[in-house]
Amino acid sequence: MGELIEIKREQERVVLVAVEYNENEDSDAYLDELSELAKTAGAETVGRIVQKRETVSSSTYIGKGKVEELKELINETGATGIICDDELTPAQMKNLEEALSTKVMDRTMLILDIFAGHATTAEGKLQVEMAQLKYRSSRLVGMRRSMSRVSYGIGMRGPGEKKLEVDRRLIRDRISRLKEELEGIEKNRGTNRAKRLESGTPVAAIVGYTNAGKSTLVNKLTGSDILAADMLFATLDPTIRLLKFDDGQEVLLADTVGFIRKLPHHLIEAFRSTLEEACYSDFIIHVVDASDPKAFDHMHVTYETLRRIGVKDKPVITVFNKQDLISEKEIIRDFNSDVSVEISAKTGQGFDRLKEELLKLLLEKKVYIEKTIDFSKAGILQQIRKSGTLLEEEYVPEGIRIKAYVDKALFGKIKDSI
Ligand SMILES: Nc1nc2c(ncn2[C@@H]2O[C@H](COP(=O)(O)OP(=O)(O)OP(=O)(O)O)[C@@H](O)[C@H]2O)c(=O)[nH]1
Ligand SMILES: [Mg+2]
Repeated sequence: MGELIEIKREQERVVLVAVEYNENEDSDAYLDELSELAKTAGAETVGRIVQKRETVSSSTYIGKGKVEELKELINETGATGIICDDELTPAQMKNLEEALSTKVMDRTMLILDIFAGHATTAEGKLQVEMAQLKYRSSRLVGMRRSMSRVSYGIGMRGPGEKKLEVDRRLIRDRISRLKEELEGIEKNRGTNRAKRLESGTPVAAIVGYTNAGKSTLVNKLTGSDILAADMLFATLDPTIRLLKFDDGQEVLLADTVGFIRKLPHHLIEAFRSTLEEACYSDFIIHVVDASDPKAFDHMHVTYETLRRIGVKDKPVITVFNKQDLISEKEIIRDFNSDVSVEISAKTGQGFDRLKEELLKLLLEKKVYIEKTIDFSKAGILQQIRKSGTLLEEEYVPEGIRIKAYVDKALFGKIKDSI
């Protein structure tokens, strides 16, 4: 056996760079988030620079003077690169690289890199690679310079630590191959979804800002073990779990990828079929980390993202999570939702009320029937037991007298025979 060769990956040390567009912006909190993203991607933050200006500079993102200041900071801190809080144009990237002689990264590259590291299913990996290649194909000139300088780290990793393609022609070929493969998988997803819809079991999509506690909530409610972790974008692939209530009602909970401000459009495009799970749900459970000072902004980002992927007019239950971390209560409201519930997915606080509200929503979709069914049609009872709620059944001389809730689809099928 040959000797094991340990490949050391030098940790990247980065300076974060942001433009503050208006006075009210809390750029500190935003840079905290960017720093958290950098950490998730394995980089250490060694400095920060913020410039107040109305728009970004089209040539260098920040102004010329600020570029000089940044250059000094890079020297002082021994940074190996910078990360800008917005997606840079190819020109901005190239100009900054030339001016700073360091690796230039942006928020999009960072998020794509994290997604690449967290994708586990075949579909997730293909989607991330697609988004990465599309982002990369327009920036090859700048990135090639960057890559000759450093060949490791953020922006170089594809899904599964695979090295990303750098040749323009090969990228184009690979994109069309990926497209074909994804179309096949999406067809499958469509078929599964159709089956689910046909089964009549209602679906709730769990959405919210990344790290809000979506997966923890689904796990706790259904006793499952989806990866829940204190990192951004722990969940990429939608996972569906069945929640059964004591009275036999059922609902499917679809845990989805978290949202974040400035979610790169290549990612929304690539993940559209995954994100669309929310479009096909019967209602939305919106999870908010109520202990986060930016909770209000996060809620706004979530609704904005839902709008972008075309989710509208669905009932929303907002769940203000992480109550166990809140000592001083600040009133927080969600004007877009129908109901809100305060919970802790960690301790289980508020779960009874949450389940009550879920049941109410489930029953609202149902039709109440009170009928006497002929003995010859007793098979209908089976169907009601399966996808509805049989409240009472009583055998009388004329047949079986029932009181039940059934969903609209089943009601349509049986209404002529009862
Ligand atoms: N204290 C406390 N921590 C919580 C609660 N709910 C979730 N967490 C923690 O918050 C972190 C993120 O939880 P996840 O369930 O992974 O969050 P998520 O919304 O699925 O995140 P992504 O999949 O990354 O978008 C984990 O460390 C959880 O343990 C809660 O009610 N209280
Ligand atoms: Mg999750």
